[in-house]
Amino acid sequence: MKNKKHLFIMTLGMFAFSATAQNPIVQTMYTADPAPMVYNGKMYLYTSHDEDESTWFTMNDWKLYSTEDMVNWTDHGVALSYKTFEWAKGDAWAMQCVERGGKFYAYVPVTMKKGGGAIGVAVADNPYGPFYDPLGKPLVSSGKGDIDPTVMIDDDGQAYLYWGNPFCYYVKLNEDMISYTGEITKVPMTEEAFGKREGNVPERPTLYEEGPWLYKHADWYYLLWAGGPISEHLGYSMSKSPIGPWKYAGTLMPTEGRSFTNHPGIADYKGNTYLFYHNGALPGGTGFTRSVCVEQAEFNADGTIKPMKMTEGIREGLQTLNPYRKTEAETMAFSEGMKADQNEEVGVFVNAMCDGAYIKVKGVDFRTEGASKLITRVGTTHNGGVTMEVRADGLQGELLATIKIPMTGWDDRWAVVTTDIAKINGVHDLYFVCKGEKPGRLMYFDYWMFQY
Ligand code: FUB
Repeated sequence: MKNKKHLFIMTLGMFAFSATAQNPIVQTMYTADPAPMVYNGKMYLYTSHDEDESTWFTMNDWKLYSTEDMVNWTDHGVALSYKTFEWAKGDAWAMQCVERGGKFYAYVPVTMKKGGGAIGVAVADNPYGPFYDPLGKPLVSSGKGDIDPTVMIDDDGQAYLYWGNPFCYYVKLNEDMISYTGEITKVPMTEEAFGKREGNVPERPTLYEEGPWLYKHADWYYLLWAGGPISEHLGYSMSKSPIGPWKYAGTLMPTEGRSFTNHPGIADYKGNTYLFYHNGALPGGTGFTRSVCVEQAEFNADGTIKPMKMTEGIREGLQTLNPYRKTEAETMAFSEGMKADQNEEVGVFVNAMCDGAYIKVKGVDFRTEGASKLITRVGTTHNGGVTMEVRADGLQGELLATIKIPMTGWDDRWAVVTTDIAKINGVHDLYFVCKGEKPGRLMYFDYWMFQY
């Protein structure tokens, strides 16, 4: 029997969320340190990954998600891991990936085999990877808190790398994005730049703690950061230049949400601006089992960003989803009782971990013609007694079909099942609800597609 212990964690405390919850945006595993990247009309989101049951920052790889509507997110699996770097031994913490000239550059903090933190850079030909290490050694290894890299390419082509905890540093990257010229510069840690911290903490003289995120919007540069003391809040600073001087602009998001860290990432997409952050909102969530979330951000006329609270997330999708194209089961607006996994046979798929586990997909447009058939790729290890209900607009909504899940053996063997469904047209939220009184993993689900 393969070791699937990690699949069984998040089934406790199920159905803790309201029917309108969209945050956290990943419910199928613990994710942290969101790093958005907009490319070719799509919002990509790299995250770090807290291993189940972590009691420290036990983090081995970075995950990739994407969306085109800001409500349904697709899990693309592991994009890269600390093992991408031959010289690293672990601690795959907060990363950021940027595109330049059709190449994708992932800047990551890791712990070196010889000890100490360092920032590496890995390159890929597309956002999904595979990523390789072009240097075979760290890009930055200053011995001064080399974590939490953030990179921005300015309009004139100059790229800047910022990072650091407890102090903040930057360096100008060369056009090749894998080397730099000039000295590493420490950002002046002044009250004007990062606000005043109460008490006398010599190594942390300002509110700045870690997690810088460099961002440009209109004619302002923004440095977002996680602020102390812990539990962290999000603060930010503004400047008319990418290298400062920075001026403290206030609290962006106050402390809340069951995690003693937070980490900002911000991006403009389809005319809106989105702030990503993390908390401990999932069942079992703590400061070491975190979850990424998103809010829409708004600016004041003077360029400052309106402070935000953690909410249930973005309710309205930017576009509808076409059900007549193959959609991965790991594309979802929300789920409970589901765990993501990946293998060589089908790539990423989801496991239903208990009776009632479900996936919600938002804004599915069946058009006027309507659908009458559904194709799913599914499987279970149980010999009968497992079904998947397909419902419209709610867990108790109109029942479109009940699919009997065939026993396939294991998740390297799958069945494609075609089912007649109650005719449906128009735009609906779709629910795939897994049913069965069985111990452990109920079933696994790879993709779905409707037909007229
Ligand atoms: O995820 C590990 C560390 O926690 C990150 O590097 C920090 O930004 C904080 O989120």
